[in-house]
Amino acid sequence: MSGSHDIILHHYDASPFSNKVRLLLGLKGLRWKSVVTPNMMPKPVLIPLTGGYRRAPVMQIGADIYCDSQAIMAEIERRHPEPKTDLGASWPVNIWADRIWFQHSVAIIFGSLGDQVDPAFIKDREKLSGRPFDVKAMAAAAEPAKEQWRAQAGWIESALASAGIDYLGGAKPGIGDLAAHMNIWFLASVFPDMADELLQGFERLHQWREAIETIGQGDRAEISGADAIQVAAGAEPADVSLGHDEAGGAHDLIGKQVIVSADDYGRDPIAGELLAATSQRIVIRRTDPATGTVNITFPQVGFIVREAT
Ligand SMILES: N[C@@H](CCC(=O)N[C@@H](CS)C(=O)NCC(=O)O)C(=O)O
Repeated sequence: MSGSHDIILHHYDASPFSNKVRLLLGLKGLRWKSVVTPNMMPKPVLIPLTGGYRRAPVMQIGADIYCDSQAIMAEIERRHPEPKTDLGASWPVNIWADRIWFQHSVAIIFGSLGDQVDPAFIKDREKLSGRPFDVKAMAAAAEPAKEQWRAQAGWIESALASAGIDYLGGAKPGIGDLAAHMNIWFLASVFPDMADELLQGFERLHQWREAIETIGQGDRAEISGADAIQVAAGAEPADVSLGHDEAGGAHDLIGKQVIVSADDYGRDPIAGELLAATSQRIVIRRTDPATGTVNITFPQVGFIVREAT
């Protein structure tokens, strides 16, 4: 039974999207297993599990694989509903922080690092995005990006102030808070003084940030990638029809071979049979010699499904 398996997070410490998920595991007080993945290709443990999805983080529970922090957090919330963290506008905040604000974080960080960025990393990220990873252009864009970055941090301050609340969803921390915090954590992890400077004068945000940074990451224990593969190989994926998906979405493709890919960067095609497509999630099934049959879940927002030709 998949339900009896531990949460395994495939991630790396410096990854901001992974840190967001680690904080949610902390907020829920969960015990979990950690497999540290490389921060660039090749990723020989991850790829057989995901069928080609390479980004971090990925969550594995037995033979059920969850790609993208959005799908991961939704599944953690579904399996562990207490304390409730899907509060208020958590999901739209998550997408804004992942996409718009994050791009400004990237421009500031890599623009400021300039020549210190490892050429192998630059090559890897060019493959990931399909565009030049131009640190010179980023360096030129870093100053204006700082203004935009601070303006978006200001939205957190004003949201807390105008509603008189401690967290974006009200009195308790939720997914929206962890999502928005990701950009502050990312910038502060590389340039702490710059983060402090750009957050100057945001008193409520400072209290909010401090509270989030006391959450911790739950009870983490390291395992090897080989062990994680063995877990998948020895498990059966959860029954989607009994488990976690109602009807909805791309009915005409259910049961067909499809290709799923991200719609932003890291668009590697992932092939499998479409098991479910609801308004929020896409689930495919695929078989790999190393892992056996696994179900892979993606969020609907941010991913495209098309029939395999
Ligand atoms: N939308 C994805 C974005 C994930 C993402 O971009 N992760 C970065 C690391 S923080 C990544 O995978 N970069 C390429 C790599 O590490 O190989 C999510 O929410 O999980």
